[in-house]
Amino acid sequence: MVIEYLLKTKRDRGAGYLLLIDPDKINKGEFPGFIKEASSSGVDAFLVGGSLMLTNEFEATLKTIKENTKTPVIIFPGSVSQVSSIADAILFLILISGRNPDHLIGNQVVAAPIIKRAGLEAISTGYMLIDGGNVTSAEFMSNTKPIPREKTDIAVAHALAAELIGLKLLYLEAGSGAKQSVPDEMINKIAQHCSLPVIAGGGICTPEEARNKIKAGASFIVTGTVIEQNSDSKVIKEFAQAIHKS
Ligand code: 1GP
Repeated sequence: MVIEYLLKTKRDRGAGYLLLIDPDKINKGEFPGFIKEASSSGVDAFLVGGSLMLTNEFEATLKTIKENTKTPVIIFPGSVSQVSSIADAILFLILISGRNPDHLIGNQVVAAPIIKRAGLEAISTGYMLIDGGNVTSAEFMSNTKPIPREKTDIAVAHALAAELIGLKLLYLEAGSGAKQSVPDEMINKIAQHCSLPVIAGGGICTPEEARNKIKAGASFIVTGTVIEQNSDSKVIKEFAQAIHKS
């Protein structure tokens, strides 16, 4: 089970590094080599997905990753069309920070039978959008309001609701390309009050920023944009080292 693998990674390495792959943004020729290098540079799992998909590369991307690594591949769906049995698991997202019924139950009802038929492991995840200083694709496409950065109490109450509902993970998301990542103070308060493992993502640009989020209480860090802009394995290694305990 991928969820067991993730929890074991947290136990053994202190925290986990999740690398987000957007199928619209890959360089096909270099991609197989990139996946091999990323796997040997300390990436603990690949997330695959995007708020929008303008190309038809979703399944081909999953296939290429699976052919080039044994590292787990987890779908991070931007829409109900992003379901495939090629992946090892899917984050079954519930956008709990919003009040849009489509993202609270509508899309889940549409996707659930497809996920079951595909035999995919679904990891129920409370997804919380936090204001990152700019309007991101996640905010615009979901038609929901992010939680204000300074409203730590509101964020904690949402995290507690996710725990009581019985979700397995909590994803604190500032949005891809956010100007500011999720505040460390918010991660810290949530980790103090809520027992769910926290994934932090959106706008994380440096290994030091990633490390600070782990110190604040995050269990997993996601980076997308920073590695799309510089896919040097040295940079991936620096992130992995900052995220894993030394
Ligand atoms: C987006 O949290 C991820 O869903 C990653 O964001 O692209 O800003 O790293 P970045």
